[in-house]
Amino acid sequence: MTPTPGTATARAYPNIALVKYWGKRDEELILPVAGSLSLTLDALPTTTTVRLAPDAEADAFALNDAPQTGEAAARVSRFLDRVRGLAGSGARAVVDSRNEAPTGAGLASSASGFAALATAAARAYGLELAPRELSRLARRGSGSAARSIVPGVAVWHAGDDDAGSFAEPVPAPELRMVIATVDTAQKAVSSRAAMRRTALTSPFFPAWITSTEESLAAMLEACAAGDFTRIGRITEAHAMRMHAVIQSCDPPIRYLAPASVALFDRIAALRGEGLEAYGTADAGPNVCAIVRPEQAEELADELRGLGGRLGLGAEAVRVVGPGPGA
Ligand code: 2P0
Repeated sequence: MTPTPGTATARAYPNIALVKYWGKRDEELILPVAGSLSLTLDALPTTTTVRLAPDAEADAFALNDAPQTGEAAARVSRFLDRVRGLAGSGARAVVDSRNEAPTGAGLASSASGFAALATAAARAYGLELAPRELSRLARRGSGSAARSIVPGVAVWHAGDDDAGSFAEPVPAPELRMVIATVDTAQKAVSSRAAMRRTALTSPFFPAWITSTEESLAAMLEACAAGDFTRIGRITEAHAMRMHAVIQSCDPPIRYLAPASVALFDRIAALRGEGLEAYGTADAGPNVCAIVRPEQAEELADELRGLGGRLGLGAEAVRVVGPGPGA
């Protein structure tokens, strides 16, 4: 939808990885050390409008109506430079972004943010990009944004170079995700900095890379077979491995809070009671659990009960499903 030439609006949704992206082998191109796989959600989108402003001397970026300066604005401007390079344009732009997810709380706001920005900016500057090219472009803003271009379950191929590193859809069984928000505060160490520290200081990093490759291959098989139990077991084991390698940095980083650990314990206990769910957590304390659609509300009720005892509000727990691409 392009209401006027030079203006475009796009909406993109966050994604939660079941096989995580943690570490780059090329920081400039944002090539990951291994592939990953995620579920694009149907909640908490980012909506971004890009309007070309040929007379302006600089780009302008506002997030939730607040004008941004410093690194946040510079990062958007560097991204627009890339789009301008592809389009052969020198025009500056006004970028207006609206985020329904709390920024920096481990709910993948940079994924929805750069997926929406890539899509809107490509259109505003008149680029006609196929989904694969759009995914590659979004990747340059934030690695995980490559996956938010794609609806539902997405695999991000690590690739050997820029052209080979993109996300595309993969068939998978119907899943729901129950998100338990433990804390919405900005995290102390950004994913980008923490990834770099992990690669530079963790003695376990080489094993993390090979285990991620193995997890992804097994996950793709499990998705193709529609094997929920196998998908779940890989998801939870892999998430624990990511947090283990992050904790093994020097100085160490720990994203999980006591409430996160209590949620993981409860999810494991529920499996013993016939409610089959598996937990994961990104670079933050919030816990997401995958579950079959027919058991999603029961799981949400259980986690709400525990959340209440942990001091989390009733609104902390929500059920989300697979969402659309950008
Ligand atoms: C993921 N995360 O696969 C992993 C799991 C967080 C934990 O992708 O440096 O914000 O912009 O490429 O995409 C967060 O990393 O990092 C992330 P950059 P990004 O979802």
